[in-house]
Amino acid sequence: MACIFCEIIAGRVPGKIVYTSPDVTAFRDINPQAPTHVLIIPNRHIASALEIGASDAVLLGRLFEVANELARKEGIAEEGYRIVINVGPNGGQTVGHLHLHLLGGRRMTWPPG
Ligand code: DGP
Repeated sequence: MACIFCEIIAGRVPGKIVYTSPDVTAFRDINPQAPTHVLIIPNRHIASALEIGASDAVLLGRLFEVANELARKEGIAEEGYRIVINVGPNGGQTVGHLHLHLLGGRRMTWPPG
């Protein structure tokens, strides 16, 4: 079955893309949960954080590097923000392609729902 995030990277499904590179893409969440809600994803299909290992260290660094860049660009870096990775059904993961949620622009609560 086609992966919706792979389709967005390929340009076959529209997305509000805010960052592109050979290894990482970022776009706005279709159902934003905060004034800033961006998804940062590896271009390579990785089903979930459960698949990450030591050989992915550079890619993980890149995902956070892009998240930092976008947090600054979105103007949320100083006030603070949240990075979320949902894993599996109980974690609330609904799309089977690894993604960081970058959420900001409002006060977050804890514990998460
Ligand atoms: P998660 O529940 O952690 O797997 O997050 C998946 C997110 O992806 C969810 O917040 C909604 C978003 N999403 C799902 N389909 C699309 C889509 O086609 N385009 C965009 N931009 N976001 C999507």
